[in-house]
Amino acid sequence: MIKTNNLLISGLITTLLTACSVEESHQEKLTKQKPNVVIFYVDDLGYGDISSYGMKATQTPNVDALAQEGIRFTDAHSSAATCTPSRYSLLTGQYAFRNNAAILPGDAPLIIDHTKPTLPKMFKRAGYKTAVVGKWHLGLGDGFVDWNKAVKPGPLELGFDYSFLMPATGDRVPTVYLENRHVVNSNANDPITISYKERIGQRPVGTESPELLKQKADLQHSATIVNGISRIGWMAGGNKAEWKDEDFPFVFTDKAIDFIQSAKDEPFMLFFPFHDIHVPRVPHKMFAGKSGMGPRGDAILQMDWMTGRIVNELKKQGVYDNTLIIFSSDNGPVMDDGYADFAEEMRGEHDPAGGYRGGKYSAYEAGTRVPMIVTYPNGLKNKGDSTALISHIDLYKSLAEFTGVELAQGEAVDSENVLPALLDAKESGRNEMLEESFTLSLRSGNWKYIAPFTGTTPDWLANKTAIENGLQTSPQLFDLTKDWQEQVNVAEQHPDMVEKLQHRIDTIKAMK
Ligand code: NG6
Ligand code: CA
Repeated sequence: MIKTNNLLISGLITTLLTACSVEESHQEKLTKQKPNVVIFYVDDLGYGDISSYGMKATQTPNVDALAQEGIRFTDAHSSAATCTPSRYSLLTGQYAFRNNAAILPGDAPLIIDHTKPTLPKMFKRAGYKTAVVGKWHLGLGDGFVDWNKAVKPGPLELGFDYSFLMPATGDRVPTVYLENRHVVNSNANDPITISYKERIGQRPVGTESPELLKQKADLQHSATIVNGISRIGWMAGGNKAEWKDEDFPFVFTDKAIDFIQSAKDEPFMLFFPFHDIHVPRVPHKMFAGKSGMGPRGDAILQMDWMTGRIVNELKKQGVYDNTLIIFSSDNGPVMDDGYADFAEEMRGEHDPAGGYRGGKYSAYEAGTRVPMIVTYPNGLKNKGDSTALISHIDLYKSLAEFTGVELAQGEAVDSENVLPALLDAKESGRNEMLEESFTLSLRSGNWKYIAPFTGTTPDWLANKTAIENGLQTSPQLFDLTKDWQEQVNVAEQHPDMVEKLQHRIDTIKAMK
């Protein structure tokens, strides 16, 4: 009897030990394999919109926890002051002006050349599994998309193994999800068509049926109504495929979590571009009314919760320590962007730009200066605040270095390798940096130069004054060490500097 028990016990111990060592070797394998990369890319989040960046009105505990565990950058920039150009540069390592990449309508063709190198293809060269989950806004197809068939080229052709998208923006049709190449819940008997030229379909429109609206909208956003929100553009068909804005926080994080679970045993790269806190801001009831600042503040809370949910999954899967997380935003803040959600009226003392001048669309600093946090428990040298000057366009070359990929001649020409600064709060970044808006600006040392504006802005922007957006016909120069809020234009006092910086911009523009 005793013997049997001993045998049983020793058998049990062996089983436990084997289980432990299997468990150990699995964990060891996860630690030894190339680090994962997760890019959280919030939409329209301003420099001051996070409590660890000074927001007092409400709290963002999940993002703050990342700042606590990593590097909090104070001079990091999206490469442009609007969404499409910023995303274009992030995924190609090239300035958007080289390809005239501007804000796109929802029926625009894919603006990234899928025969050329891209950030996700670079990750694939390094052996990574890649995914994009969230807002796309880089165009899809070749200009003649049939939303009832396979939609391509798109993210899969650009090097993502998996994609789950809001095709354009929350305020543009089509208001459906696209998983890989297909609209989710599409129905051949109720085919989807969209138009940005004329009214199509049976759905009511905002201009005629304001009583159906959850939020009033400007004329541009007053076409097809879906889920009580009027959008830019018209959509017919696809009743079963319509999204419900309030579901976004669950739908997108669930898909990201599924991807993490499926990819956790190999190195993976997840690009997670949020819809929040872009308009229309229609947060889930878990967040609605919780910030005290109206839907814009509530959308910040929702975004923070989504971030936490994904970070928790990384922890749950045992991969958090070996994951480089980059958290940032695609451009600066905007209050009224077409819907009456009372962002301005309800913000109280909150300053979404954190004191910097301007915001989304603007050539001034708040157009591109955004929160940026990097965590990587296994690999950061020094945590804390970093003043390194960094542009998101630099992620391409820096992450190539990080994953050990050699880039081809001419690949990501405008990107600089700032990896040392991404991994060490004490390292410096760029010496000079271009900022794109409706004009070009250059940061160089303590100087910020804004080139004279010669083009045109879209009609709808004309009512926001050109001055407000930094668009002037004469050059502007600011000494940021003395005047970080860009109040005193010293261009006339420093003609040599103006000439030198304009020359630099011309040289960058001429580069191929
Ligand atoms: C503008 C929209 C604005 C927003 C922006 C894109 C109007 C009047 N304004 O055209 O609401 O959608 O495009 O924002 O239509 S971004 O963050 O995706 O660049
Ligand atoms: Ca944006």
